[in-house]
Amino acid sequence: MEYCWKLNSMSIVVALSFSLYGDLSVTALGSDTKDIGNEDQLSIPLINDKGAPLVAMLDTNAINRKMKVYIRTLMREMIQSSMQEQMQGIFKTSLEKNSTIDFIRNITLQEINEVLKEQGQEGISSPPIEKYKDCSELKRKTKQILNDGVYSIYPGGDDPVQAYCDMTTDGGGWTVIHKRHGRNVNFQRKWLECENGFGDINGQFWFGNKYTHILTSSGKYELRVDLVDSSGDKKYALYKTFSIGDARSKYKLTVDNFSGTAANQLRYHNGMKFTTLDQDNDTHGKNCALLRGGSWWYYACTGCDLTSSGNFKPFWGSINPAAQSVMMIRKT
Ligand SMILES: [Ca+2]
Repeated sequence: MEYCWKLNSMSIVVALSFSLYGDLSVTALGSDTKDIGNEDQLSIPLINDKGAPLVAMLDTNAINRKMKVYIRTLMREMIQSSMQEQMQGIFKTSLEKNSTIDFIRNITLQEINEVLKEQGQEGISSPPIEKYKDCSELKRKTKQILNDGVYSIYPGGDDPVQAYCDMTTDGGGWTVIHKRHGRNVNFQRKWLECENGFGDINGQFWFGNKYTHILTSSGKYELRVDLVDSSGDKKYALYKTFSIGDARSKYKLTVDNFSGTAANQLRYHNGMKFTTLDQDNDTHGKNCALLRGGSWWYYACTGCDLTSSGNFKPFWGSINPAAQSVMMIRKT
């Protein structure tokens, strides 16, 4: 019994050693089978509890077969899951960029070309992707009716940027550069964050000073500011002239030609540079971004500030607090 137990425990050890390779069952054979003489049999030394040497045989041919099956199954699963991940990635990117139509068009084109190739015919080429500079160009040149939402635009020409387009207010075609309707997104940020944009483009965000500069330096733009006060009343301010300078100018603000139902509060900030936590460009002795808890074209400090936080709420003159605010630009 002891002898058998020893052999069986060895069998268990050997079987466990190979269990990583799947349901591999390895049998350590007793001395009565040691003379099988098969070259696929591997002899392994064993010692019984009396210290006497024994020999067990492993059928390596069976191990090889099972390892091959295991490796093939593993590779098949890995490749399959990798493909699934890639496909999920493609769909995710497609949806994020709101370019689902482009994606479907490309797949269709590939399939058409496969069929043409099978028939020995030449494939057709994809039409160039339309790159719209902003939401107004997107609206003007697209023949479909577009909803409000996130679209890829190309302010600088080549690189796409995700932008929220308001396609309904006053004829639509607005590129939204600021949106806020709560205090759970922090608008008191550093220079680079304000330059490149922050927040959630589907929610509350700052579009990015560099993009707003690129657009408003490429033609004549207007700014519309939509405001909702704490009792739900809506007002707006419209500036037929709006631009911000480049980084060297510290994104200097230019506004003019005001109309609207809200007060002309932004006139106080006309000609002001942008100030952030880490760049004090205002005329106050201290940093207004720190004092007011925002990032804005402060002077000393403000007549309106849709970014403030802490002790101060976002406000626009007498609209204090501004429960909701949207700033959006459109080429005129
Ligand atoms: Ca200052």
